[in-house]
Amino acid sequence: MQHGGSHRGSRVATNARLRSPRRPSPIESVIEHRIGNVTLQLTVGDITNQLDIDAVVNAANAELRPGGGVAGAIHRAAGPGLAEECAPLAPIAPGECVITAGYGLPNPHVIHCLGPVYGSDEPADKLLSNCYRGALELADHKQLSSIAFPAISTGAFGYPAAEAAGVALRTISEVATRLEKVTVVRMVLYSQGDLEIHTEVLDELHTD
Ligand code: AR6
Repeated sequence: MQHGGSHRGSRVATNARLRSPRRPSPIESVIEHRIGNVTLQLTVGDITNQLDIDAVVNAANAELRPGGGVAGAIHRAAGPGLAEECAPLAPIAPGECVITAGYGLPNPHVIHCLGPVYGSDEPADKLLSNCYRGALELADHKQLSSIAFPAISTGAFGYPAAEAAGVALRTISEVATRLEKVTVVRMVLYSQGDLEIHTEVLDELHTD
């Protein structure tokens, strides 16, 4: 792996064997890309099983309640203390982020972001970009060194995966150059198909 501090950096694949996301383990396979001091990682896994990460991002609902998908998994793993801390922070608007403790999660913090509902919250790309930018800036402000994102809005909220990947990876690439504390940004994808989509989008972004 070349980490020589170049802006364009390098991308490497390690351990090509991928498992079903239903049987996640911390890092089975990682695509890495260096942006300034930040290592951007793409991997398949479960957002609730990121053992080495300071803050995991929740694809939240406006009320910051458990719900389904990522939010359900995060609240189940964290336990009821998370919903109690969330209650007075709600509601949040599309593109907004708030931070709480991680409770029973392996991570000290959760950053809850409300992504746009595709086809309804507009402009969707701006609102989705605000989630990634806001979460990264919040993590940096809190002096955290690592953050892991799920693919916000691409489940129940219906954002097409490739379009969302473009917004996510472009925003992370832009913001990464001015982060002072955060050095690891991980996208935790839930299927190998989503990993492939993100890998292609990352290649396109950084081969211009
Ligand atoms: N780890 C990583 N990724 C996951 C996991 C997991 N454990 N579970 C699902 N995904 P979603 P949204 C993927 O629906 O679209 C909830 O009901 C999933 O395959 O969690 O922002 C909330 O209460 C998809 O690619 O978030 C909200 O109402 C991505 O994570 C609403 O859904 C996001 O799926 C939020 O919808």
